[in-house]
Amino acid sequence: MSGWQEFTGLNRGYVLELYEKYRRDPSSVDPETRALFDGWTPPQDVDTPPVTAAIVGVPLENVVGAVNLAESIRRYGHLAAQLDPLCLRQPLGDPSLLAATHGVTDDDLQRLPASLVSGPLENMNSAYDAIEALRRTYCSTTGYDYAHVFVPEEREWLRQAAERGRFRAPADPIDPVKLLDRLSQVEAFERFLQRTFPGKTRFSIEGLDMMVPVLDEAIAEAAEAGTTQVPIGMAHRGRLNVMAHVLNKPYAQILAEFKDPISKNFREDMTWTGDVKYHAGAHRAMKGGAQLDLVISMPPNPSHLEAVDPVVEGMARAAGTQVDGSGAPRFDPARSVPILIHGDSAFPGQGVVAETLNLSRLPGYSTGGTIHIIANNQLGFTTGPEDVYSTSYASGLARGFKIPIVHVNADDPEACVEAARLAMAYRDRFHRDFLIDLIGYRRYGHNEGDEPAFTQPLMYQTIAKHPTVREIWARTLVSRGVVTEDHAERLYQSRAAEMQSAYEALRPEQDLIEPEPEAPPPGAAARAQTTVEIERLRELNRSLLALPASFTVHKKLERGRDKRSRMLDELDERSVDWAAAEELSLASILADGTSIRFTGEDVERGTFSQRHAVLHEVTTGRAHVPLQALPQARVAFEIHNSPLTENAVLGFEYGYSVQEPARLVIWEAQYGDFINGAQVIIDEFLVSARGKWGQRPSLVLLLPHAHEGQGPDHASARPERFLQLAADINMRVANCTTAAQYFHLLRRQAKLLLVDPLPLIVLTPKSLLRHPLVASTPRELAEGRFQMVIQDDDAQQRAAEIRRIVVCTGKVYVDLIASEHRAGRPDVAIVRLEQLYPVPMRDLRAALEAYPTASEIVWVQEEPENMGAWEFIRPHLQEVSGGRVVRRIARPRSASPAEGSAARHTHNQQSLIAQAFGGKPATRPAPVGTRA
Ligand SMILES: Cc1ncc(C[n+]2csc(CCOP(=O)(O)OP(=O)(O)O)c2C)c(N)n1
Ligand SMILES: [Mg+2]
Repeated sequence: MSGWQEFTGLNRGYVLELYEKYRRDPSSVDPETRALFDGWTPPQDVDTPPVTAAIVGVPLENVVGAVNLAESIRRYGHLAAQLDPLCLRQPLGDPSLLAATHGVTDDDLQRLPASLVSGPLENMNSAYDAIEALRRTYCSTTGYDYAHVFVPEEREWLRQAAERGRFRAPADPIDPVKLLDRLSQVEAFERFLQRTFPGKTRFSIEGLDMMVPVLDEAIAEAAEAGTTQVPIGMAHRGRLNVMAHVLNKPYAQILAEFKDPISKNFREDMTWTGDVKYHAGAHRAMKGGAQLDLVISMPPNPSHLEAVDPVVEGMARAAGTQVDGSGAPRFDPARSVPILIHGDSAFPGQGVVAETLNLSRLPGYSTGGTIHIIANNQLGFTTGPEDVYSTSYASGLARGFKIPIVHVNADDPEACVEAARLAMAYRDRFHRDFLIDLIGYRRYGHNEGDEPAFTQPLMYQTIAKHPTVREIWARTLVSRGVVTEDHAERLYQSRAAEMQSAYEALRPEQDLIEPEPEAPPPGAAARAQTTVEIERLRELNRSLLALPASFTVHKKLERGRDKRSRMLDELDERSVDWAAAEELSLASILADGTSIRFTGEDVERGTFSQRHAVLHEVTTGRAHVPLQALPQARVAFEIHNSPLTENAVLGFEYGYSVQEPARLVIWEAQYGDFINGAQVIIDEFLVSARGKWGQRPSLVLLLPHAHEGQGPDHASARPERFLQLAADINMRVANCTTAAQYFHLLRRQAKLLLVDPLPLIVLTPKSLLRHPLVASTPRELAEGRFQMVIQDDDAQQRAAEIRRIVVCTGKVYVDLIASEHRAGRPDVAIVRLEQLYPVPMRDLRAALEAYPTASEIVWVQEEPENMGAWEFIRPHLQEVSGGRVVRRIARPRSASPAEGSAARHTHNQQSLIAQAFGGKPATRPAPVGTRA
């Protein structure tokens, strides 16, 4: 027998494994082997059972073939899984799933040990049994798709979970009757609405009914883990059902919305428009496992599919972030669990999805893992998958982000529940995203009034005959002897009766509750106190300039720091530039107890190298953030360079702002024009959320804007677009001309966060960041306030001489006062409009009335006439003009915002400024808008 010990490699492994099997149960090996082992002593160096094996007398190719077959099933088994409940799309399959492809037969496999297949299935009798068990796992109604996960530990965890059935019954039992009852409730709701409001749009869940139990599982797990916030983002499909059953929105409220009475809050002025019922939000407070308060919330959602994704992420980030105490905030992934429900067409098609997924692992944006569910009904309106995605599955995009995916047949409740548990356990363990591709169908048309058979006749013939998942589950339970048919039917009838009685008790006018935007206290903005005593400013400045031990900053920054150290010495010296004013403002806000989150492309340094909010030690690269090291700060500060993204990051900051309204949230565009990449978030959330949904965002947007000869791009932040959207007091738009104004504007915003929150759009300087005319005196910070209109102090001295009042906003003011033509026109006054919206009519009127002898009011802007503020401001100017001529000087109407050559820019700019001081003022009123 000693000869056996001479085996090496695979053969030695095989012998040792066989011996181990014999040791555990001598009858498990054939008598001949048993006889041999009876007198054998294993080698001394062996103390664990071998995992690899070789077979005496079996070709090595068979061993390799068996191993490869097992690995192929793990990797590609999902291609043979039964994922389509309608069975219309046959599994693609893959040759690698066939034993023959690997040169082995079933008989070969029977002869090989199970341990070749390795892993949790090793206790099988043969490789054949183990392979069959793998097929049952990987080619079932669940398709585990995780081979793209690059972290070995994660992959191994997923493999074990799948192969051991860790999250499915019997290892992890479910209450089958409770599940049947839940499905009864889901179905009864839709059927009742179908019958009672035929043809009314509700975007029924039917065909994806399991979405509700899947959410139940996820929420129960989150509650158990001590989570306090579960924000859910979803579109139209199944939304009402989820609101009713997961968010516990009362049936009465939902039914009242179907009745659509004129509400008691009806307002002619449109300040409150409300929104259609399947866009509304909801939230539910409950007690979690450790009796902690858990809030499940679903923010309102616009029709723009997937636009809510980054908003939910921002909400989750805010909810999980603690900002008490100075320094960087602390993010705890266990506090909030975001869930995003996507459409199978929207997920691959909408770019914001990729943008949002890209945020998931960035330090400034991570939410510790999102549970994604694709509500996959195999259709998008009338369009099928073949025209919708180039990937193999609707979920394909997630693979690139290394997100584990489980495709699951929505007609198999147990598989769906397992998917939810697996997702939550993975998130809990690794704090990363997980995707459930819930594959079902859509019982009706895109909406309930739509005829699906026009375009999908075969599919809808099948659907018409297809039982509901409740019926399927009831049958399963009857066949397992868990319930009787009668019991199942009673469950359904009692859920249907609940709907019926809610309907009978309905009083639509009273039951309809619409959120209303709260009216802010009038004048709150004007009353905001924003000064900071000079001594306090000096202290803050000193703290900001302090460096940690052995920290050398780049020598080019030294000169500026040196200047900064003396900046506040002289009260009336124009020593405070834009960036210094900003940093002092932020520091004072932190010292006042308002936490700040500041993000955008390259904001840490600042696009124009002006900010340096994060300093880097020259030899080590170590970072130092003065605003986080501020001893005066009472709360946390965070600043992050964003990824090169606009839409999703703006949505994220929006969500952050509505979730934690007491924090100041600032986003800066690289150049103002790139904001157009976020237009969906601006239109659908930022400016209209208040009127549609009663939300009160207070996000600050910093948008560099000015015509400086850089070409059609980089010039305009498109103020005209914001101004067109400005109504019902939905935002503030400012274009200020001094550092002190900016200082007070930011401080005012912080003061208003809780009393009169509004988004703040600031058009910010580029070349003027360091311009002496924009710099302010320390006194203006210490004693001043934000002025919505700035009067021309010089001109006031000679008010009686003034014939023309030039009104302007932003950078063009500096061009005007620096102009050589100015000296020759003492009859021209220059008034600055620093806040464009809400238009400060009283201040503007007062400023214009200060020049009773002026015969004309000239709006001067550097933007083309069809852009900038002109078309917006014109009627307002006219209203306060006192009957005087109102006209404008601007670049001619143009499709492009600016000239493509610096020389042409300079020429046009000079001519524009010359016009402002040129010509004779009109003596009689002329029609508004005549050319200069
Ligand atoms: C950004 C955007 N483009 C187009 C539409 C119009 N639209 C509404 S639903 C829909 C189909 C969506 O399909 P899918 O994502 O699969 O969701 P389903 O309706 O099937 O649940 C389309 C194209 C929209 N709402 N949003
Ligand atoms: Mg769909």
